[in-house]
Amino acid sequence: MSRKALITGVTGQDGAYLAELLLNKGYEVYGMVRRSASPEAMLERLRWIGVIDRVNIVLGDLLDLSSLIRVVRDVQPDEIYNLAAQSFVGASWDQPHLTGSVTALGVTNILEAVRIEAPKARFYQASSSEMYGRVQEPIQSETTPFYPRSPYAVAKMYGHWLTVNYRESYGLHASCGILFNHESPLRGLEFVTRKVTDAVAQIKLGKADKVELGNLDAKRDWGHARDYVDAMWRILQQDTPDDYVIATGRTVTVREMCDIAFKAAGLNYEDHVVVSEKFFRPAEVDILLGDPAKAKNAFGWEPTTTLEQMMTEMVQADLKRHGG
Ligand code: NDP
Ligand code: GDR
Repeated sequence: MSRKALITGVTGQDGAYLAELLLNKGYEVYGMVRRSASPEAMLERLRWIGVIDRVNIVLGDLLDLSSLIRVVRDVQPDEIYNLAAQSFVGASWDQPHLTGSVTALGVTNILEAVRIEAPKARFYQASSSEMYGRVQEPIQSETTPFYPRSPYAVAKMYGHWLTVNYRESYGLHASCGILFNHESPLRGLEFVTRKVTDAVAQIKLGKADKVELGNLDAKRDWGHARDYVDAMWRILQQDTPDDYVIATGRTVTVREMCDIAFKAAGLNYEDHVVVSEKFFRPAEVDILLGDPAKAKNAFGWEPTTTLEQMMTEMVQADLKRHGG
């Protein structure tokens, strides 16, 4: 019998790549979505990646415990990937309460549903490198102390520690992946890499001339979502639940990332990038650089895509979207 996986946040970037990966491995995949007035738009990423007809869509919301209990009871999954969140750091200052409700307390809801209805299931929590915030060590690993710098990061810390706590309190097979930034052609348009590749495509095709960005000096450790969902799956295949950093071990500035993206279309970023105060954050995470050694030693995970390859893939996808 094929194994069953339940993915919350299946309509997001990672949800689409993870659904594809699990389907290719022979899983029966259930994707939880919240009710929308525009279901066609909501399912766009699953359509883009070509799995829309093979994912069983179930209705639920991280804010609604009873819906989660019903979903987990009905599906009886072997593995649960909790990817759902208000995931945009910038918006977490505009909607701090909502971010806390979904990204923090939502984890309580899904863990309760698992504890009550499927205590033998394996559970994955999408933790984040944002928790390191004002970094306490130059290279961040599983033992680096956290220092969150946004309502989003504070909420992710709650979800992280609650997952550890349910593992220790109830013996759940619950693990956290502390994932550093990962991108793809399916990245949301508000995140900086995709905002840049979308602008590159429009500029190349003569539809725009400038793109306004915020802090160009911030440094991030950027990988490809396809590699990172593979790490999620590997984390849940371990006999003992545990927490793992997933990163590339290379950090570059937003400015360098722009240079790579514009060059991929034969353009010079300095001719088109305009700095605007509007996109600066009340508190910034200046630099992130992860050490994925624990994941490599435990289950042989390594990134397979360079930043240059990924930005080129994203630029090409955006050129195609814009009719190039
Ligand atoms: P996205 O923003 O692309 O996707 C978020 C998903 O959460 C969407 O499917 C969204 O549904 C869903 N969602 C939001 N609120 C609710 C709710 N109340 N109930 C049910 N579903 C909800 O995020 P990513 O795919 O990039 O990231 C996946 C997870 O990994 C997130 O938890 C994120 O915080 C975390 N993470 C991401 C990293 C990255 O670099 N991408 C790095 C580290 C962690 P809808 O379509 O309806 O809005
Ligand atoms: P981040 O990603 O906050 O790291 O969170 P984002 O792409 O939004 O920002 C990265 C860095 O770029 C700087 N920046 C800009 N950011 C955006 N969005 N728009 C701009 O115009 C801009 N100009 C400069 C930011 O200040 C920041 O320093 C992502 C999300 O996926 C989280 O859910 C996840 O947990 C973390 O990555 C790891």
